[in-house]
Amino acid sequence: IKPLLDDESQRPRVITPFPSPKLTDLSMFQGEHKESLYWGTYRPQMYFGVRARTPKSLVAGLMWLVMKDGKPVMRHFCENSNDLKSFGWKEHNGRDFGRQELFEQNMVLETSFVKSEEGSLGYGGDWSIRINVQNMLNDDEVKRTSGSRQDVGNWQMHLKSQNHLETHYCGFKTPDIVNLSGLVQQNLTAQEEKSGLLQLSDSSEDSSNIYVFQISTTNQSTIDIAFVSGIKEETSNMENRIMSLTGLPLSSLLEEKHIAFNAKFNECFNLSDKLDPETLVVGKAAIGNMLGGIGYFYGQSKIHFPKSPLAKSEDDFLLYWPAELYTAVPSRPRFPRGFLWDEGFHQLLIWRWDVHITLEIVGNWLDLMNIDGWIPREQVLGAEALSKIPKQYVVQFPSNGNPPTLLLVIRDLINGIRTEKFNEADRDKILSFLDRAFVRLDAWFKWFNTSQIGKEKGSYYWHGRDNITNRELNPQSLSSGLDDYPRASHPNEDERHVDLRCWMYLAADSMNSIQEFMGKNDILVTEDYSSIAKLLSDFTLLNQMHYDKDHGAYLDFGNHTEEVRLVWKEVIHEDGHLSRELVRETYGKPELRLVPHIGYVSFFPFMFRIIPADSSILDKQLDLISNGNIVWSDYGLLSLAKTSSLYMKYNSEHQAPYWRGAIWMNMNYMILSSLHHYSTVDGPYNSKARTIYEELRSNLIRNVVRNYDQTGIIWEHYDQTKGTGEGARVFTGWSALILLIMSEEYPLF
Ligand code: 6A9
Repeated sequence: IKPLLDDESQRPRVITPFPSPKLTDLSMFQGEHKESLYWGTYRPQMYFGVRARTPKSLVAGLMWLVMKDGKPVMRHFCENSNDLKSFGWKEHNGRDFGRQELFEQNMVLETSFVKSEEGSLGYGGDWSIRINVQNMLNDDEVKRTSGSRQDVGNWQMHLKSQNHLETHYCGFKTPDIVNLSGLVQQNLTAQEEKSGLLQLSDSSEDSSNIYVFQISTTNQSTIDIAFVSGIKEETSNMENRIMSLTGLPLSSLLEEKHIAFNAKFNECFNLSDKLDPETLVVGKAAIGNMLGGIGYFYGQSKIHFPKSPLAKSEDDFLLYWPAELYTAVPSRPRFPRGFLWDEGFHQLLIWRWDVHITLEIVGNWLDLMNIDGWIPREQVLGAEALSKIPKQYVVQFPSNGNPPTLLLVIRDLINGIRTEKFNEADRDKILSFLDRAFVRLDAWFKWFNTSQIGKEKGSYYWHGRDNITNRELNPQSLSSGLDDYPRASHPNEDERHVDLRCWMYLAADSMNSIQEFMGKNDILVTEDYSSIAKLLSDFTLLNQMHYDKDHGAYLDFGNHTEEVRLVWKEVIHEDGHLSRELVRETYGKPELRLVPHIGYVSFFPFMFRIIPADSSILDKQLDLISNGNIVWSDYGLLSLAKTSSLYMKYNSEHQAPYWRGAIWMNMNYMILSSLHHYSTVDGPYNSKARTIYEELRSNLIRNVVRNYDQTGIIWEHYDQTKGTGEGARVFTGWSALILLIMSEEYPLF
């Protein structure tokens, strides 16, 4: 048992940083690298927002007004509603260029972002925004604002429009950035009373920290906004800088970047001759949105910490140290913040585009590790991130993990070096990254290997499932990432989760590879990773613990009965009042046994290629995968088998099935990777694997493309019977793995 307080600092350990040099301090992330990534569209939570990668950056963002039921509505933060038909990046290179389209009721907004080489050193260079408005019912005009700050020097923002537009402008002072659109709208409404128009007040307070430009147009129009910083004195050079980022020069710069994006897309993913144009569009949207969704966040997580052993309280939390996080996000409108296991999947795609971005993002995440080797799963950093999440989900529990998918990426990078995918300079960077990362990865492994360990040797289970509640049909396991995927009905310490066991195998095996690769003498060796990996890939042992002969499937083990159901009951509360509530009733006797739910969890030994290529068990897995009565569909593999007693079952009155049938891309990608693998190795089942591989791959692509054609959106998950997109809209996190499926890029082991 670890002491609660850190010896040295006397601070609670849960909020004490891991005591080793930070990855983000590595020299590879300074200088030119830092400068080149300084400004970006790092506010994925906004329909269009720009900021710098510095804690309290100057920010820019777009708002627009639409009439809805006769009332003006302001758009600013991305919303998950379908008011906007769709929106997203058509192209984005993660560095200095992006082009987005937003489909509003009666118009299409196109927003482009581009950086120039010009600009003073140290402030990340100049940049420009072009906003193009089309389909709505005149000499050049210029407006400008300016200011001075330590992190950008003297700056100016120049607004130029190509057609005649009516513009108004006001400045005001507010500490509140979250409710900005509300504040602006109030100002508009006040004006409306005076003038009958929705018009800004054309005023400016002293020391304003917010400037709002209002542009009104009845035509198709284009507005360019150029930002220049680090201004020393107003010389003719200034004029050139603004000129080059507006009007025709901006048009050609954007065109140049557009061409370069497409060339790089072809080079990285090599799809053009294999796939039709509609599919290519989706592939570009996948990488564009993945890169365009990268954000920069700054703030402090809330970490659960009981203040009194007697009573639970609302402020049973401590603040983590103030931290920055540069990360991709799963969904801009719905989940615009970092998620640990999502990030590993994101980076499988991103490293193939820009390995430097990947290294820095993985570094940022590893720097969030505390002294116990724990990394908080969900990162809610800063006011804007907080505004997008219900209160009860904010606090993170230090007992809870999340799959170590970052190791999938690290293993990919190592294999990339082995197969000479990188040039020498990049290879050196990856190696010095790993050199510094090793102690943290080692601590991460130990955190899992102590806190999530099961009773039997070589067994593990996701800790933290609620074993008291009677409000859930099957107590969830958010840690696993598979939330409501059914596990043993009655959680206890006898549980063994087959997915976690396989993740631990991946972790041990990756650590072993890093050691071998780096040379054991160069790094501190604290665990015998090779023996642990051997133990966890021992086929006989795995089968003894998790294989069910009757089903031919790998299953969890635990205290379980199938005889549970939700029923309405009269409940008497402490204060004596009665209410009718849905509660779980157990009418069977739970016993220690394999848990008979077949689904994604059952395929982990297959995903991690622990099954020998000549084993008849492999044949069984192929049968299960391709069986239309179990998990196979024309749209991809179902998360839970149709034969499972909890297939598509609500977990409580308001908890709709989530991982109980729907089709998810990350797991389909993993299973597909292994089908690909088993189709290429020698063995009696390789042609069977090949056939299933081909069919699953084309089912997945066809369905995502069909949905994109119909809705303009990539979705969080897809319906198990009709294939229609559902869940969060514009979910271009791991669903974007469809691009790697198109290009047939899979992890090597
Ligand atoms: C709930 C609701 C306004 C759930 O993609 C992020 C995660 C995955 O890591 C996880 O595996 N998603 C998956 O099961 C979304 C998690 C959202 C949790 C917060 C708040 C807010 O709605």
